Amino acid sequence: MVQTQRSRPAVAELREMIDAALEECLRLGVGCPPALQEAIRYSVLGSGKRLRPRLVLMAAQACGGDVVSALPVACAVELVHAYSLVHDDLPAMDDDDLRRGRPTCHKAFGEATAILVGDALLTQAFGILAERVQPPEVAALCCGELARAAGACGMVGGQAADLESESGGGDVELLESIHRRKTGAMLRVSLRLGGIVAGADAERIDALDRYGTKLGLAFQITDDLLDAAGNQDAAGKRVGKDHRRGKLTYPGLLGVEESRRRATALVDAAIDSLAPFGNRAMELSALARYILERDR
Ligand code: GRG
Repeated sequence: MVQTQRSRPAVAELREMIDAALEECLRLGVGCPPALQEAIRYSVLGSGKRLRPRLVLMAAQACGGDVVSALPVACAVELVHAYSLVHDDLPAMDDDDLRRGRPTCHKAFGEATAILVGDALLTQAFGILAERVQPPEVAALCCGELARAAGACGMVGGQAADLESESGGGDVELLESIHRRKTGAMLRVSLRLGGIVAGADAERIDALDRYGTKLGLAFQITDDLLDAAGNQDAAGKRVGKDHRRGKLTYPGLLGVEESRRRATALVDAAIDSLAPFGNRAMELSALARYILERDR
């Protein structure tokens, strides 16, 4: 892992630290067949925004923690996220051929390999937490938090509810319930984990949780708006798919203007939740603003 003596690296530096740490985590042992190793690295390294690992590190910074000690946790959440994208792109799920501006894992390496890539990434994430987070009680806490967020009542449950909703009907309440689990749970847990490894008290973890919940919904609304606006080159993935598949979306239910208004209100409320951290949370505050302005 990259080491730094400075306690508060700049945002660009955080990205470099995350990429270097991921690269190191993905040098797998001799038992891993080279073709699987290549597909795993292809699916993780490259042009992802690294939003979730950045949230881990920024939450740790906001709580006065050390960014280097939070790097294993940042890697673990990004590996779970990468697994979810690989599996989501499979023909049995969203059936996508483009991700991060290049062929999806199953298009490049075949379906069986893509399933195994997801399995390996999910397993590796918990291995990293168990082996690299100190002390062991904090590692166990992190494993429990990530399992809840990624599992059947979190991201996997949200994905299942989303697939069920394709059969038709639904309102904003159902849409929010899907996205709180499918997308929101992983964003929220990234913030909680950053606070936990930094040794934050319950009050601060609650504040991060409130920020993460609002940010997660704002992120999903902007994702729907980007899909509806349809700039495939910027997005690096197929766009307009939600509408074609008749999926529940914010612009579909509320219209573009009201969706934008809601996303802005959620980002403002997310930033208000950061009050207990003062200037230490300025990176989290800027990141929330970026969610509104992003084009991918
Ligand atoms: C297959 C168990 C399982 C879950 C899949 C996250 C997810 C659940 C599916 C992704 C589908 C999707 C496009 C959701 C919308 C929001 C989202 C998670 C977008 C992708 O995340 P970004 O924009 O991606 O952070 P990058 O590539 O930047 O890492």
